Amino acid sequence: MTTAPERTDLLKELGLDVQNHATLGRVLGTGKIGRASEGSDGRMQATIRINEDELMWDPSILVMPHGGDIDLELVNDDKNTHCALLPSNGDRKFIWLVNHSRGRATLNLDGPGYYWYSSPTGNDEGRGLTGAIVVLGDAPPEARLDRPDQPQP
Ligand SMILES: [Cu+2]
Repeated sequence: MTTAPERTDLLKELGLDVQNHATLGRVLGTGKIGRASEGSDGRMQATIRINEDELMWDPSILVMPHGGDIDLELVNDDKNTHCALLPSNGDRKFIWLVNHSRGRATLNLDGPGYYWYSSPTGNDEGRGLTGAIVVLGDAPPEARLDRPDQPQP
């Protein structure tokens, strides 16, 4: 068993923090955690990058303080074309990211939970281009179950 700092060291030692070493790429859940920023109107914003030769999203886990609308800027600084298939309430959003390009996507994630996304082209997913958007907070009143108040942590 390893603790978090040991995990980082071990991933580096085994060559699992870069592509094309001991495995084809990054293992699921490897990478940085970032927080979305929030405007005074409650609208959120974040930038997610694909850095050159890393084949992962940076941050790979993006945290939203609560459900709502988020404007994402996606930047591809890699030497290959990638894309992003993103979750959004009622639909999904798809954006092509040719090398050294950037694009914008607006998502509505209205409930708390984990939302997974990836670059589904080629073998991008298998090599590490998978990420998560984590929405914190409570379910909106209209989505709550009709049951007695539950204990809160
Ligand atoms: Cu807020």
